[in-house]
Amino acid sequence: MALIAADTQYLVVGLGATGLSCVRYLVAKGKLVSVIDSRQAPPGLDALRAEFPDVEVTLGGFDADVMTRVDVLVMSPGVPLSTPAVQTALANGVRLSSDIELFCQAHQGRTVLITGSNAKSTVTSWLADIASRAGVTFVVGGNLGQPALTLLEEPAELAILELSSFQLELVGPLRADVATVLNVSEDHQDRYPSFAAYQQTKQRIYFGCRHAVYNRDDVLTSPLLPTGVAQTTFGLDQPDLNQFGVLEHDGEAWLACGRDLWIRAKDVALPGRHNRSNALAVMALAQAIGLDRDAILASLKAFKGLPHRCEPVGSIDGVQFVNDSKGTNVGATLAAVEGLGRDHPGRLILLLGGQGKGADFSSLSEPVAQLCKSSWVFGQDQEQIAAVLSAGGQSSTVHRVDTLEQALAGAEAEALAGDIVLLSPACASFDQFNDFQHRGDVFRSWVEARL
Ligand code: UMA
Ligand code: ADP
Repeated sequence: MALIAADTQYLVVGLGATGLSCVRYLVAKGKLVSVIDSRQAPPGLDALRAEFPDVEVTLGGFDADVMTRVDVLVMSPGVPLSTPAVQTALANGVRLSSDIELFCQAHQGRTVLITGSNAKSTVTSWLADIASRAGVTFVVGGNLGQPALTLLEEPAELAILELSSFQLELVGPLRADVATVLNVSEDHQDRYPSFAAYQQTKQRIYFGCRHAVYNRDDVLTSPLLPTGVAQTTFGLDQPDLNQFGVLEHDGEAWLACGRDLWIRAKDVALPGRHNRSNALAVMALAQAIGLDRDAILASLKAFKGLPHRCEPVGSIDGVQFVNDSKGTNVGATLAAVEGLGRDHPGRLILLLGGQGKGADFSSLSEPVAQLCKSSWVFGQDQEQIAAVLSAGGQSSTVHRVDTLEQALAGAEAEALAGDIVLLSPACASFDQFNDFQHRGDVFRSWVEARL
């Protein structure tokens, strides 16, 4: 690690939750800190002025001169590296850092780092559930919601961090005890020049790690690491020795490590094929970080998952309504459609749409045609999405409406007992909602009002 001079000047770039946590951390360490944000009134401004009246703040734009005058830019995840003023500063020798890098340098205990296009929050929370059952002192956060540096306030044997690709853009070797990329599918293509650039950003989680866990069903998760680094895989096929997978035994599917049968697949509380993969990932991570097997098994049987991820919210006249509002990209919606649809072919009515983030929706066309009775497309990019879904000449009907409420009303009128109405938008929500939680809450309230 490079030595940091006492008079090093830090500029915190962005004043959201992360930026404010960085100011608090750096000021407490006695560092010289200033702040810049492109907005006139960023969310953390009042708190900053109240707590740190002497910290200089530049608002309303990213000024290359301000960025070039300091030694280190501490970047918030919402600010892309490609920002011209950041590039100018870099060209002038200014260094980059981030809350994640500062956290990994400071945390004294073990660290598990988790990324992927989908399932990050589910796997992160599931691992935290195991740690709690195992009696280990732990902290959990990162992209999940709690900025990493705030986690240093409580000493813990174990830190479990969910990391987004945005957070990984900004880091050198993180030296995790255990790191994983769960899966890689297209997302955030409005931020990256190519899919390859996005995938390579995810790979940065493995830099310097002691143990890599990856998904052998998804070659893009496989790390390029020097020999000597421990590696464990998980996947839905039969596992090799010491790897995690699915074994058939006496006509039943078991989740297993090598030949060692751990738990019947049907005893895992979270339903769906995609959650079987998530369970195997959690088993591999928990074992790699040394958590007790009994705690792992207890959690597999009990963990109910998070709201807005394939969450059943009620049944009306035998029609089930499932809220997967967190399905904000094509990969997530594919997993939900296949995870639920394989057991109920032709019974799914899919509600999707919103801001497509520049994604290619064509991989949805065939599974939707095979597994869905119909789809109701709403929101900003409805025209593009409906065109892609219709192009396959599929048997299932594609309807276009403006709002989620109209989609729900159309689906309700069409549904018969035994059908499932699934909200899994494959899009960001910001055209019509505050965020994915708001969208899921609107869906849930609509259903609850009819129960
Ligand atoms: N922004 C500006 N100007 C600035 C700084 C930020 O316009 O100068 C905008 C960004 O473009 C963005 C918003 O402000 O739209 C928030 O950016 P931020 O970096 O200040 O965000 P924080 O409040 O610090 O929250 C971040 C993560 N947000 C993002 O990566 C956009 C949160 O993930 C995370 O929970 C939090 O740090 C704690 O680690 C949220 C998210 O949407 C849930 N993540 C994306 C995802 O999951 O797909 C990556
Ligand atoms: P993230 O934090 O990566 O967004 P979440 O756990 O919040 O992940 O789940 C996001 C979406 O991904 C949900 O719609 C969920 O149904 C879907 N999903 C869950 N597991 C998987 C998986 N293994 N592969 C693809 N999608 C998944």
